[in-house]
Order: sequence, then C-alpha cells, then structure tokens
Amino acid sequence: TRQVLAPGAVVLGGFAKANAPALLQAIEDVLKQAPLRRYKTARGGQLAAAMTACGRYGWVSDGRGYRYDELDPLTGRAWPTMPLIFQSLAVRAAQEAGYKQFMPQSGLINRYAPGAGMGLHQDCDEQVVEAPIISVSLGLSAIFQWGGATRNAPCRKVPLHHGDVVVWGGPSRHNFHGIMPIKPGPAVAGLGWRYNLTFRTVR
Ligand code: MD5
Ligand code: FE
Repeated sequence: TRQVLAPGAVVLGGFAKANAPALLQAIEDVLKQAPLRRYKTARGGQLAAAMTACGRYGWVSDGRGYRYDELDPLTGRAWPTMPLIFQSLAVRAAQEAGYKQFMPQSGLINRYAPGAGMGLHQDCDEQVVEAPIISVSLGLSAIFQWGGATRNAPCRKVPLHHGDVVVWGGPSRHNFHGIMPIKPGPAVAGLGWRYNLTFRTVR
C-alpha cells in the first residue's frame, strides 16, 4: 500500500518485508565493525536510541554538536561499506516515490529498545535539500509524530510497522518529527526492539 502524506512524502507499507531477513543480517555485519552507541547531545543529555552508520558518511553527536563525519569516532576508522541490500532497497524505494536519481551516501541505523523514543526535531544536517531521506522500519512498531514547519504545529500520528518504508522528500522534508516511546510487546521478526534505517544524501 502507498500513502501520500504530502507532496514528495510517501509511505510504502510493507515495501521492505520480503527483504527483512537479508536486511537484518546486513545490520549484524555492520554492527560488528561499527558497534551501536548512545550519543551525547550538545546539551549534556544522551539520546535514547542507540546509533551507528555505514556508507561514506555517518551522523555523529558529541559535546561540540551534530555533524556528518567520514570517520567513526568510536573506532577511529572509516564507516563500514554500505551493504548492497541497503543500497538497492533505498534506490528502489526512492524510485517508487518518484526520485529517480537517489544514491545514498549515508546509512544510519537507529535501535530503539522498548521505552526509547526520539523527541521532536528537524533533520537539517544534510546539505542537499532536494534529496529525499528513505526510512525503513524493522521489528517492533512505532508511532511516528509528523509535525509541521514549526515546533508548535500540530502533529499527525503515523503508525510504522515492520517492513514499512517512508520516503521523505519535497516541501515537508524539513518538518519537525519524532518517535513516541516504543511500547513493549512480543518480538516481531525475532526482534524485541525496533530498528530504523535511514538513507541520505549528505553533500
Ligand atoms: C526513526 N529517524 O524512525 C526516524 C526516521 C532520525 C529520525 O528521525 O533523524 O534519525 S527518519 C524520519 C524523517 C526524516 C526526515 C524528514 C522527516 C522524517 N519528516 O519530514 O518528517 O528513527
Ligand atoms: Fe529525524
């Protein structure tokens, strides 16, 4: 199923389901080289989701702020190569939503344990504003909060389930958004948590 949330922003329900086992294996391969970690925020807090990355650039956060970096601050090495299954799924999803030129430079992995969420924020660290962000949900379901151009704008609640893919592009690419704390529940596809993969053009 295909649900257009706004011009350029499309939910592809179940789009990644058939590839989920291969995606989960590829996640394990990346985690061996670049372990999950919880970043500190610039304000002295800590993000609830555990994160890592693959591809040319990884998003990192420390006391100095947020940025994309070619080196993993935890290992001092380049990020792991983006698995082919990540790349091909992201390109297929982008094409399905009308973005014919998309090639991901960064693959971020977020892992949400039950109780973990992500507060309302905007994704503004990418320099190529025309490029969409492709987001893949695996494991436990989440309620995505989709806001507007300002923090005060009302939020729509969009449930995201195992295998769902969202292509975030167009005028709403910079909307505020967040993830409500994940509700505990029986494992989905063997996962007692939620993974979210995001594929991005950085610069
Ligand atoms: C997640 N991750 O489910 C979400 C999926 C992040 C993050 O928010 O920054 O790692 S990406 C959702 C997204 C990306 C770009 C734009 C919009 C939503 N949007 O316009 O609502 O872990
Ligand atoms: Fe975000």
